[in-house]
Amino acid sequence: MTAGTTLGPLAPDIADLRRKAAATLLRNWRGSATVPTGTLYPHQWSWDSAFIAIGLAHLSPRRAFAELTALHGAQWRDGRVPQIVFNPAVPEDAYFPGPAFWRPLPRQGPPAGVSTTGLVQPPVHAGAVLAVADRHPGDAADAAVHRLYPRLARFHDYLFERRRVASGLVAVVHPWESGLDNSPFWDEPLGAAATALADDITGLRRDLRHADAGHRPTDDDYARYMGIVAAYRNRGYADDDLLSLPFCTVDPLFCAVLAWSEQALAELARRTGADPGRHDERARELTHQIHSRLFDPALGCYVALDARTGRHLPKRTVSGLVPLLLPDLPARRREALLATLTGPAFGLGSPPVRGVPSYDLTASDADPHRYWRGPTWMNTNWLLWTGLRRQGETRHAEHLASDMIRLVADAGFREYFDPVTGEGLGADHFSWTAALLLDVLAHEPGGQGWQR
Ligand code: 9WN
Repeated sequence: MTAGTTLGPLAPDIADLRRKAAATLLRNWRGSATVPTGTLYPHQWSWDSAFIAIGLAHLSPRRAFAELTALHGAQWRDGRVPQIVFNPAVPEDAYFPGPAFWRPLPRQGPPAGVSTTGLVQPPVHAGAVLAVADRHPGDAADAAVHRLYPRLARFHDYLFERRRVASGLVAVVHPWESGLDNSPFWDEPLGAAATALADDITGLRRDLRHADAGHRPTDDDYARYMGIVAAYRNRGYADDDLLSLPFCTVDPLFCAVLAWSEQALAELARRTGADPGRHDERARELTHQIHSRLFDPALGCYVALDARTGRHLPKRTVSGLVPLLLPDLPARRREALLATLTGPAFGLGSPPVRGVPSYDLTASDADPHRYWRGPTWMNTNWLLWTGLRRQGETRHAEHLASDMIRLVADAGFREYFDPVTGEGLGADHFSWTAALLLDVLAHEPGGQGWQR
């Protein structure tokens, strides 16, 4: 079976792809949750689990809800849903920085005996819960929504109450929180931050045992990551006076995903009989702030903001296209974003470019192999694909879906891909690549027949 006309005459074997995607998710299941990939990331990651649940919905809704329930079992008393939930069965030194680095966890931290980091990641979760529930309406979904809604709402309360910066936007306090760790957005604020552990950083890093150093952040990046996170840990992960932290930025992807998920939360509230009003209001207000404070007309996309200096960070990164997810996008704004997406910077629909790269292809410092500084990633492509469909841009959405399917068909379930050659990069057997491919396949004309 093929995936329909958009894939052309040499269409991949969709049945085989779907089987392999399912096998990847099965391989990475650890009893109560899924690891992003067994070697490089042997614990549970927050936004990975949300994407994974979206894919698991096509295999087992029970497991999809279990994934998100497990994650929220580690929710902090202050509401934050941690970036990483450490698996106690995995040795301390399997991942750096491991559980010991993050201690002591404060009183407002996770339930007793649960080990986590003190950071968050983009809040894709409410959107994911709604997607899973909509795919499998019924008593089990209703029960899961009732169980998860209060948790999701507390996480959003934390973000809106504790991470708001003066402008009303919501800030991240570490590049890891953005999910796009070494994005060119962070070069300036990261460059201003102090380094830590610079002497022995290579020896401490575990990622280099599993991935090519040329595909990962540099040692200098890591030394600064450690400096920033140590400062946050040393003040007990307190969010008072955010601007006194060494890193405090506003990221368009993080904020757009939050606004999108806040809308989903309003719908989940309706389904549980709770008042959706505050969610609708917060989604509207944040959407307004993103549109009015983060768009750069000269670049034709949204940009990040350094909350400490008040300076915009004027780069074209994939994060700046993700506000396509938002409703009420004025027509001229949508046209500007589409022009950027399909123009030379991101090349959607212009072979040989495949998918949407993480960074402007025409930038002098773009690197097609290095992590979030050029390669194409499935999760950001899924967010754009979802946004394009929401905007009614069916043709662009179909083209993007075909690219995503082809990348995986040609290179396997890799963590990321060279945006021009399609070469597979980073880790193999990568969970969100498998999960989001399943979702794309289920929506494509040729994929529909597959949903048996
Ligand atoms: C730090 C797990 C995570 C993703 C992130 C991605 C990468 C971790 C790392 O892997 O980050 O969180 O060690 O490099 O940048 O988006 O959630 O897949």
